[in-house]
Amino acid sequence: MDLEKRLTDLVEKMYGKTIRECSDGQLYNCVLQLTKEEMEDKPVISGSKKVYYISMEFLIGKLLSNNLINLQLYDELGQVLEKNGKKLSDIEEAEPEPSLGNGGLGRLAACFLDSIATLGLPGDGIGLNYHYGLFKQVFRDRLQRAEKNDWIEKNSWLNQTGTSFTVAFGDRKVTSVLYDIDVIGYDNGRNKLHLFDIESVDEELVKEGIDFDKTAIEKNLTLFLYPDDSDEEGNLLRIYQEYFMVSNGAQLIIQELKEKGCDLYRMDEYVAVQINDTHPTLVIPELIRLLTWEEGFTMEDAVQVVSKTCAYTNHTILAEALEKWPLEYIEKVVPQLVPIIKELSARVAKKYKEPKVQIIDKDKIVHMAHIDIHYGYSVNGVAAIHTDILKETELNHFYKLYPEKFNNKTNGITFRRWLLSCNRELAELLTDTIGDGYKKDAKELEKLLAKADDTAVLDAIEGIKQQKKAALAVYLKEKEGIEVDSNSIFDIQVKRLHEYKRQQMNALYIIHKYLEIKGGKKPVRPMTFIFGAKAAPAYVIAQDIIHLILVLSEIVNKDPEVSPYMKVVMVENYNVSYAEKLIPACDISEQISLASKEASGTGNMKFMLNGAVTLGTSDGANVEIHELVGDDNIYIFGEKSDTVIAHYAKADYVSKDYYEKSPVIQEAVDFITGSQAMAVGHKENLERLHKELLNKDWFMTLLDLEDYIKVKDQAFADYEDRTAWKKKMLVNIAKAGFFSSDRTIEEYNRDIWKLK
Ligand code: 26Q
Repeated sequence: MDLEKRLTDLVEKMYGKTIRECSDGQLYNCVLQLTKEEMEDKPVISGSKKVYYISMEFLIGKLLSNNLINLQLYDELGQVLEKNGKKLSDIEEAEPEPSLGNGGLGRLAACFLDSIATLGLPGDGIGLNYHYGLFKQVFRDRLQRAEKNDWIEKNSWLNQTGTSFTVAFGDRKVTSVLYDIDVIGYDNGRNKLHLFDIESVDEELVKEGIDFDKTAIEKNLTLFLYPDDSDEEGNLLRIYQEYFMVSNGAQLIIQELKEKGCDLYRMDEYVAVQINDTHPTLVIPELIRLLTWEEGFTMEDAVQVVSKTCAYTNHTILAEALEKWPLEYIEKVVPQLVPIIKELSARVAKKYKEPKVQIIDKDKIVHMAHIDIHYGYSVNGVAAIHTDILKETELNHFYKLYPEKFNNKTNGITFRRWLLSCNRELAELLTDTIGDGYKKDAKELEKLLAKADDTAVLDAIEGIKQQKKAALAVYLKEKEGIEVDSNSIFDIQVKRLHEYKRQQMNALYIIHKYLEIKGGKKPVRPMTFIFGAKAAPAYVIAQDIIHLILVLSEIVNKDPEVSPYMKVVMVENYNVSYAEKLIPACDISEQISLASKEASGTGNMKFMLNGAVTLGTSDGANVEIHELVGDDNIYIFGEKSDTVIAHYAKADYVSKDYYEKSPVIQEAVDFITGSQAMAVGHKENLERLHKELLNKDWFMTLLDLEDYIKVKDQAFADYEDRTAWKKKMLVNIAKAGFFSSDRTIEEYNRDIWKLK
C-alpha cells in the first residue's frame, strides 16, 4: 500500500482526523507508528556468532529522522507530508530526546549500533532504560541548574518484550522488565537495543531538580543516569545499577545461547561481549557465577570460556576516571560476586607479583579495569595516540604481560546521522558532485579532492555553510534570545564541561579579544563564539567555568562598543539535537584539550565532515585528522603529549610562572575577578576559578594560552582568503571518510569479534 494511504488511514484511526487537521505532535505519533511497522517488516540480522555491546550509556538522540533515512523512506514521507501542508522537520521537533548518555562514550555506542546493523552484522546493545536519563540543564542567575528530562511518552520507540529476570542483591531481589528498541541498518536488516528496567520505579521520588532518596533501590534504580563525576554520594546506587545491568545482560546472553541450542562450553564461538569502558565490568564475574552456580561448570572452565568471550574498550587515561570500588561496597551490593572476584584476584596474585596489576589492592580496593584486562581477550584504546599512551605509560605493566591483547580502534561516527540527516543540503551537493557511492563507502568522499579547484563546487560548499549559519542564527535568536551575525565567523566548542577540555582557555581568549577591541583594535570580521556544555552537578570548578562563560556573554553582548564585533553564546541544555543544528553551521571547530588527555573525541570528526576547520591540540583523533588533511587544512597548537606527560612526571608545571611572565595572560586571568565581571557574576564562583587557575591549573591552561591566541588569530586572518578557506573546507569533507563508524566497526569485527 502506498505511504500516503497508510498514513491517512493511521491518522484517521488514531485521531479521527486528516493529515492536514492534525497537530505536529499528533502527526509525530502517527509517523512513529508507521515507521515502527516498517521496521518490524525488516528481517532480524542473524548469524552463527553475535556481538553484545554492553554499555551503561546509549546516547541515541531522536530516532525518527535516522530511522526514516535508514529505511530509505525519508524523501517519500517528506513529500507526502508536504502535499498535505506539513513539514517533516516540524514533526521531528515533536519527538522527545532520550538522554541515555553523558557524552562521547554514550554517543559512540549509538553510532556503533547503527554501523553494526548497516554492515549486516548480528549485534545487540545491552543497557538501562533510565526514566529521566541525564539531567536537563537550565541556566538561572548565570548558573547551571539540573532538572529531570521526562522523555518517555505513551507512544515511543520502546517495545515491551515480556522478558524479565530476577536479579538478587545482598539485601533484596528485584524483577526486571526488558524493553527493546529496534535498530535498523541503512538499507539493511535490524538488530536490537535491549534496555532493562524495573516496574517498581517511582517517579514521585524526585523532588526538587534531580534530588531523590538514594536508598530506596526498588524505587530509584533506573530513574537517572549517573553523571560523570566524582561525588561520593550515590556510589552505591551506581554499583546497584551496574550489577542490575550486567546480571540481566548475562542472563539474556545465556538464555539466547540456550534457545539456539549452543554448547555453553563453546560460548566464545557464538558470542563476543564488548565491554564499553569499565562500567559493565561485573559482567565477567557474573557470567562466571552463572556458569558455575547454574550450569555446573568448574571454576576453571568458566574462567577459561568467559575470558575468551569478553573484550574491553578503554575510553580514558584520566586516573581519576578509572573505576575503583572498595570491596566493602561490592560486598554490600552483590555479596555473591565477592568470592568470585577474590578468586580472580588470587589467580592474578599467584602469577604476578607486581602490585600495579592486582585486582584487589592492599587497601581492599577493586580495580575494575584490571579485571577486564586479565580476564578479557582484547584491550583497545579509541585513537592511535591514546592506545600508544595506554601501552607506554598508563597500562604499561599490563602491556608487558599481554602485548597480544592490545589494539587500537580509532573511533568513528555514523554518517547517516552526522551528514545525511543533519546536513541534507551538503549530502545532496556531494551526490550531485561525486555520485552517491559515499553513502555506503565513506572513503569515496575523497573523489571530492578532484574538485578542489572547481569554483562552482567551492562556492556551493560555502553557500550551504552560509545557509546553515543563517538557520542557526534564527534558532539562537528564538532559543537563547541572542542575535548573532551570520556573516561573522562561527567558532564553536560543544562537549561536556571538563577542565581537561579547557573551555576556560577559550574563555580567556574571548576576554583577550574583548580587551583588544576595547583598546581600539577592531577585528576585520565579527566573531561569534558558541559554547554548549553540561557539567556534572558535583563538579564545582566546571560549574564555575560555565558561570564565567555566562558572565562573559552578558558583558560582551551588552557592550555597544564591542557587540558589533563579537558575540558569546552559551546554549542551554546542549544535547544531540542541538549538536545536529550547531555542527553544520560551524566554521572553526574547537578541539583544545590538553595533549594526552582526550582519548579520541568524536565531535572533531562530526565538525570536519560538515566542512569546519579544526583548531586543536595534538590530542586524540586530532592527530589522525592532522595526518589526513595535512598542515594547510588544520590549525594545531600547544605542547605535545610527551612534553605534557613529562611535566606530570616531574611535577614541574607552575601556572603562576606563566602568569607572571606574560602581561597578556595576566590581564586575561585577572579580568575574571575584575570589577566588570564581579558586577555581573558571583564573587564566590569567580574567585574560586581565578584561584584555581593561578595556584593549580591541573590541566595546564596557561601553558598553551599564548600559542592558542597566536594560532587562533591566524585562523581568523586566513578565513579572509575565501578561496583558500573554501579549499580547506573541501579537503576536510573529502578526508572525513576514514572517520565513518562503518570503518571502525569493520575493524572491531576483523580483529576482535570475528562474526560470521
Ligand atoms: C564513572 C564512574 C561513576 C559514574 C560515572 C562514571 C563515568 C561516566 C561516563 C565515567 C566516564 C564517562 C564517560 C566517558 C566518556 O564519554 N569518554 C569519552 O569517550 C569518547 C568515545 O570513545 C572519547 O571520544 C572521548 O575522548 C572520551 O572522553
